[in-house]
Amino acid sequence: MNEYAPLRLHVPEPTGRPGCQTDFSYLRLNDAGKVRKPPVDVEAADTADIAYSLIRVLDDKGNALGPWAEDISPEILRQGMRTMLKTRLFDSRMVVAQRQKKMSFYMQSLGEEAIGSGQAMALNRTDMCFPTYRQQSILMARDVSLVEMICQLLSNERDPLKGRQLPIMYSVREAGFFTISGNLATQFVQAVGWAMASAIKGDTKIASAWIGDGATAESDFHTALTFAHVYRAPVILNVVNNQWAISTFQAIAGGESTTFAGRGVGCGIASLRVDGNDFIAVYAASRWAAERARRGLGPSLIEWVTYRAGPHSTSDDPSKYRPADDWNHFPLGDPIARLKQHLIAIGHWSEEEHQAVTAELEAEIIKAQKEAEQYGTLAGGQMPSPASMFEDVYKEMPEHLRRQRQELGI
Ligand SMILES: Cc1ncc(C[n+]2csc(CCOP(=O)(O)OP(=O)(O)O)c2C)c(N)n1
Ligand SMILES: [Mg+2]
Repeated sequence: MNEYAPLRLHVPEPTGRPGCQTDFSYLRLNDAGKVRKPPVDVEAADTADIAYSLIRVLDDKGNALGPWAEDISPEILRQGMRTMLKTRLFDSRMVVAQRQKKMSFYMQSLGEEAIGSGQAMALNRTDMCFPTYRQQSILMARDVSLVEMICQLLSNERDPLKGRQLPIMYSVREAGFFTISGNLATQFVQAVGWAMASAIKGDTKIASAWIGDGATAESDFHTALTFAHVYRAPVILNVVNNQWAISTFQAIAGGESTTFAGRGVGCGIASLRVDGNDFIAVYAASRWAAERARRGLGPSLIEWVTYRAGPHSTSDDPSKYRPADDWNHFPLGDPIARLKQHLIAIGHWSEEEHQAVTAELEAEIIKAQKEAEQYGTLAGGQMPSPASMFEDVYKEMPEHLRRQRQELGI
């Protein structure tokens, strides 16, 4: 007789579903201020404990604790606050504009604003970011023109990308913001390649790569880690673990019995696991990784633990696959509320200032939206001219395209 039970596969499941509250103990959290800060020339293997804990600075009362809290001025924190607020306000207005059919599609970064904001502020403007569609906060940190951003969203006659990209897939080379590609995980190989090129040229610029928890299951992620490790590419490898990949729980991409930061250690890359809803932790960890890259010490991988508070996109309804009020129970809270609490506690912010800055930023966004809408909206029909689809593709237009353009009479 066979002494073994029949074999079966393990299929991970989220702990919460609609009507059943999530048990967030799966997150493996620890208190603020508890995780050490290694020297920037640390060996990858000596970050293993950090890759399985969580770097946090702000505690539940808004105190900044521990070694990662050092040397951050209130001015930086105030700037971080403005950047996060601007991102959130922009997102919420653009969602309304999408509902009004002024644009076809939109993606918010609700709940994740600290990550792009903090990292962009820790980098130089000339460093190149290879973002996904959820790092619009980088553009906010770099003060990119809101009018241009909105023209892209509206696919109108002033769309800098001439209607060739899905709304939100910005491309702003002069702000160190590489063209967003809908093909996920390509960002990782491209960023590592760009960082290697920077080193080959003897430049001092570094790269910042972005990927979500779900997309780490793509082979490009693993290829990028190998090249980054072998050649010590000057790159920060950011994994945004917001718990969801559309309706798929992060455990399906492999976050159940290990961490995403743990992947880096196994590949010989110094790795940190960080509270992504804690602006101070984001800024400090990003500065640490940037310093490693700039000193030629090689790549760092950072897993940012956060929560995708909104729908995946305007085409998604998350209440179908997770509890509708899940974010309210997420133990790492809201990045804006947490930094606000801290800034008020140290006397560098107030409820009145919060209201005033919100009103000021809202007015700025409304003004930019009005200006952008003059050049057309999706509903209004002012689009880039059909002739423009023949431009910017070939240096010299091939004969068959020349003929097609003639047939169209444009
Ligand atoms: C290579 C590839 N496969 C699938 C998709 C379809 N897709 C778009 S977004 C998404 C989920 C990505 O989730 P995650 O990487 O966790 O990022 P998040 O949306 O949570 O920021 C998928 C599967 C795609 N765009 N590219
Ligand atoms: Mg995700």
